[in-house]
Amino acid sequence: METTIRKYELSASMSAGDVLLQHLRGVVGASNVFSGSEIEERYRSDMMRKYSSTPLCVVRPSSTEEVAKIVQVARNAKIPLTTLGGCTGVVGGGMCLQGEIALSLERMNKIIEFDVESMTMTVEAGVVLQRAQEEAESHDLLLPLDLGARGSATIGGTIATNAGGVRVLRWGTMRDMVLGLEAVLADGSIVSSLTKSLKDNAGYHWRDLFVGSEGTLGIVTRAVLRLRPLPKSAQTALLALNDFGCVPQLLRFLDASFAGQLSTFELMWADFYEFVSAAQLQQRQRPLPLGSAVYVLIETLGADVGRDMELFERGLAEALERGLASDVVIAQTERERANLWAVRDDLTEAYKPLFPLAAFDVSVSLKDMPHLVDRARSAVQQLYPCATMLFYGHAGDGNLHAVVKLDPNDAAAEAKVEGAVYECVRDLGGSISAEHGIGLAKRKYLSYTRSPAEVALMRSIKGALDPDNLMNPGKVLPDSQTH
Ligand code: LAC
Ligand code: ZN
Repeated sequence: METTIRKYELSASMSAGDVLLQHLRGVVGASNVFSGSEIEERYRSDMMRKYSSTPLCVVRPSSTEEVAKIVQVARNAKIPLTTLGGCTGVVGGGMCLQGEIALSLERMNKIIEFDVESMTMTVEAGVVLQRAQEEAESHDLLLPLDLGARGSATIGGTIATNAGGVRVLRWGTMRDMVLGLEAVLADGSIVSSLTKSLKDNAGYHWRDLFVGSEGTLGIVTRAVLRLRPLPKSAQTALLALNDFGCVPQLLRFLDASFAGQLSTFELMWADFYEFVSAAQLQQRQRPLPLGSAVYVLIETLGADVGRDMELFERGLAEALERGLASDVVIAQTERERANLWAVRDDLTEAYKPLFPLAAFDVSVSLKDMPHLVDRARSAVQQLYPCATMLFYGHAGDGNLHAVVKLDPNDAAAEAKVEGAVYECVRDLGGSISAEHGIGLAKRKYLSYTRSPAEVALMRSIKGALDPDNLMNPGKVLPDSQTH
């Protein structure tokens, strides 16, 4: 009798974790479930080196149906899931917290359909942005979303964060490019609306709720993306201005002069321009000398190489005549264009000496942007008089970025600097996140931008779609007890 009981206990002695792993292996195969020391570093760290993640396991499904089954397994075991895209988010939204299942969509990387007539492509969530861009180009079409992390960010991640980047001014954020969506809900069901139409007002649009939800409402598995005609001409210039005061007028003037072709208007304060161009001096010359207050990288994309350049040069000449800019350099070759973009594109290398850093991604009206910079600069200087601070941004969208190098010997530096800057944003009625999202990093400041009624509404939505709090828990919404 005793022996029988002991035998029974032995067979049941697999830990709950082992049982879970076994179930997950049953769904995706043993070679697509990793645990313990098998979990590679890339699943554990984030771009800002701020968080480190210790997932219970990493699971790599290859289809929406497998994702749905994984959600069922997680639900039965009451273990939360965090979905991983390219792992290049900057607010910890994709950081898998201890003991959670990390769901990597890297194997769901198929371009399912290219529809030239409808100007759409249907893709799985794990497709890397750059690959989707190149696929569109090979069909003479444009996927307008573009950002520095294009080589790692995935379509699913850019949908989850409603990514913005450097062409929002003309084509909007990711939300404006998502026509159809498929997602797995927290109960394991699949919702799918892979429509290719621009117009679809049949009831509540759950698609728009999922765009920007940072994986907290469900798992985006596929999307239909809206494409545009591929531009045939690109005109790029760097402008220098003696003071910020001219920026709004310059933007309005150029936008009007370039007849709808203005696609990029990236603003860089002198400190940013000096720092980044100095970091790149070994690879390239500084395109314009130091000494101006702000620099603006602009680009127009059009359909007629000769006519577009003429329009561009005429507009810039008139801007100079009107005193809206003090200097300008126009790229004449692809190499020169790349050189101008380098100051603003991938900042990973240039930023290395700035770690540990606090990074900001806020928005205010363009009119208020210089006030925000002045206030934030003096608030940080009051705390740390010698802190390195760089300001830049997607000015056409009211989106200001700032980085502040933190004192590595002061454990409280990050909280102090963040608090000081977010207070300035709050006082100007701005948003604490223009494009990166809230993730883990900004949760406690959500109330600076969202009213109690708005936060309550967000909680109701989260509660309705994910009652057991299994979808990327602990992200976006602050803990209800403290806020
Ligand atoms: C950028 C990213 C950090 O604009 O949003 O460079
Ligand atoms: Zn940005």
